Amino acid sequence: TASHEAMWERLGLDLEAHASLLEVLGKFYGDIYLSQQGRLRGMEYLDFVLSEIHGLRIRELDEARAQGRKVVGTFCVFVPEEIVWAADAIQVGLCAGAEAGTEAAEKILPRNTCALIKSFVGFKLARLCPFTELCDMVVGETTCDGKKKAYETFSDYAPVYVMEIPQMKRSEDRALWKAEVLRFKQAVEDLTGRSITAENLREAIGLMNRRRRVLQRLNRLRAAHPVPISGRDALLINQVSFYDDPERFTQKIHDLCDELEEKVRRGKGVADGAVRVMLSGCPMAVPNWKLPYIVESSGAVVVGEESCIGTRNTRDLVDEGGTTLEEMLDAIVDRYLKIDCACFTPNQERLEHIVDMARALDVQGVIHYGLSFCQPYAMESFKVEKALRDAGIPMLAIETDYSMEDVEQLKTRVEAFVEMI
Ligand code: BJ8
Repeated sequence: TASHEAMWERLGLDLEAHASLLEVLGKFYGDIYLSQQGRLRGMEYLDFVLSEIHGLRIRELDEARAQGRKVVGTFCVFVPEEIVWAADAIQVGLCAGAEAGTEAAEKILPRNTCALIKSFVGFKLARLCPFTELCDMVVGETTCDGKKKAYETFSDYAPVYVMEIPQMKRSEDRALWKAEVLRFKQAVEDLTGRSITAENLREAIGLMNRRRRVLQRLNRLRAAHPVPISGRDALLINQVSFYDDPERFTQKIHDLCDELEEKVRRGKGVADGAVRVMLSGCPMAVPNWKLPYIVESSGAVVVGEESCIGTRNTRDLVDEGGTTLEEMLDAIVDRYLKIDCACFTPNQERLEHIVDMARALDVQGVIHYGLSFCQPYAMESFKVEKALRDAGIPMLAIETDYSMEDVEQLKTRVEAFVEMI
């Protein structure tokens, strides 16, 4: 609408390029999402949120900023959200899943950089992302080498703050991580001018845990036979969790889960007779729906995502037993250190989680998803395959980016895998 356009212009977007991005996105969404049969009523909310991805949510953030609240953008689930919300700031996920802007990104980054990094840098350079433009602070982190170095470049264009993430999980590493969490707390307090207290931190811990719990509930329901929701829809819910208002989102997804529960009770599902598979690996940021779409048009249905836009982000809660600020901060430090990202060494717990999850969801196979040029996940895929083989579960390793060029080729491989299992 015209009022959205005025807002986008004020935020400095390239209106023409942005309009064509939204057009492509709308078409893509129609083909992949709206074409599904027997859609859940609860997905109407997600359809609406997505149709307003750069509209109403941006307006909300814009208005919040006008009232003095700050917006903090992140690219990694390591950034402790409780700290941000406790200081009454708003956190949004910025990692991007579209190819637009790649050309611009390749002027300042090597071509052999993963698509996720190129995408967030490209979105900024091509002035396509209103979320990025609204951020008062953008938090980077020292996870993979690609991101670590890209933030140095990105800091020429945005107010970047970098957290150091340890690479091991010994007591020395925990001490480093705790120091980083405290340093971040200070930075957020400086940004917002608000102190983090036991009281506001307790509330923020509750808020984030409630959002994790509803996503856990969704994941549990996907273990049902037949599965009551498509993998695409479930992925979208996880993607939207990164930028929607957390309270509203939690309520809406509980409503959707009520509907799913009813479906499960009546033995109704999507994709009757489809082969159950799980995805594992790199995150799929919105609007990266490529692989689930390919899988779900190849006789299979995705029943789980072992990824940061999936269970890696929702599996662990922050312990709510603490009463002092110090105890709560320790609980946050411990919870985040459980994240089993492939950037850690060793990372045995990820292998265990994958096998456990594959069994709990009763999958017939796992598709390991690696973004091209992502070394940590590519390296680990061999271990994942072995762990799954030992458990009697077949795995297919896919490496790809955001382009549509290899869709047919991937489809052939996925179909062959689905037929074989
Ligand atoms: S905790 S998975 S969100 S780092 S795909 S940019 S690793 S080259 S995204 Fe991640 Fe945090 Fe880990 Fe999760 Fe690098 Fe690989 Fe690209 Fe990646």
